[in-house]
Amino acid sequence: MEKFISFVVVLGFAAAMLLQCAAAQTVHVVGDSSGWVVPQGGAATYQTWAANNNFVVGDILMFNFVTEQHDVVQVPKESFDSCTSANPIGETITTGPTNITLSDAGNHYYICTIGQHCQLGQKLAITVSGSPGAAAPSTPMQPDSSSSGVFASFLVSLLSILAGFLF
Ligand SMILES: *[C@@H]1O[C@H](CO)[C@@H](O)[C@H](O)[C@H]1NC(C)=O
Ligand SMILES: [Cu+2]
Repeated sequence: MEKFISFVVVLGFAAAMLLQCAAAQTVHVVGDSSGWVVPQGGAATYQTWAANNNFVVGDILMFNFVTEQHDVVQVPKESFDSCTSANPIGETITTGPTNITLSDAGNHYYICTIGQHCQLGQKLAITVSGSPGAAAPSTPMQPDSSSSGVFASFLVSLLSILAGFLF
């Protein structure tokens, strides 16, 4: 009976670790329920939202907007500050809602290019931190499936060892 209880405890622990692993990729809905709009409170709105979120490589930014009312493009800091779409980083995304995976660490800047939306505060600056599991910033990011696969095989070996030990 005691052995059975230990085994259940180990299983529960393993399940908790797997769940934590699955939850590692956070989806951040930009602006929460307001979405990606011209904010009522001006640029401070998305600054506050960003300050309340912790962005890690591999996380997803979900820009929730209606197609043709807004768009989103990543730009360098200079373009962000002056609200121009000069030197865009990648394509302008015109179909909403859209998910952007944060694939590299550092500062990321996003604006809406429609009308005066950026000037009116529809702009977002975030700082993405490296994944806690990454060996070095220069190491190419491993696909999620492979890292969780390694983790899963680790758990399976751990459980086999324990099962052999207990029974
Ligand atoms: C964005 O990600 C969320 C959460 O994973 C998902 O429910 C939604 O379908 C995705 N949307 C698009 C456009 O891929
Ligand atoms: Cu807009």
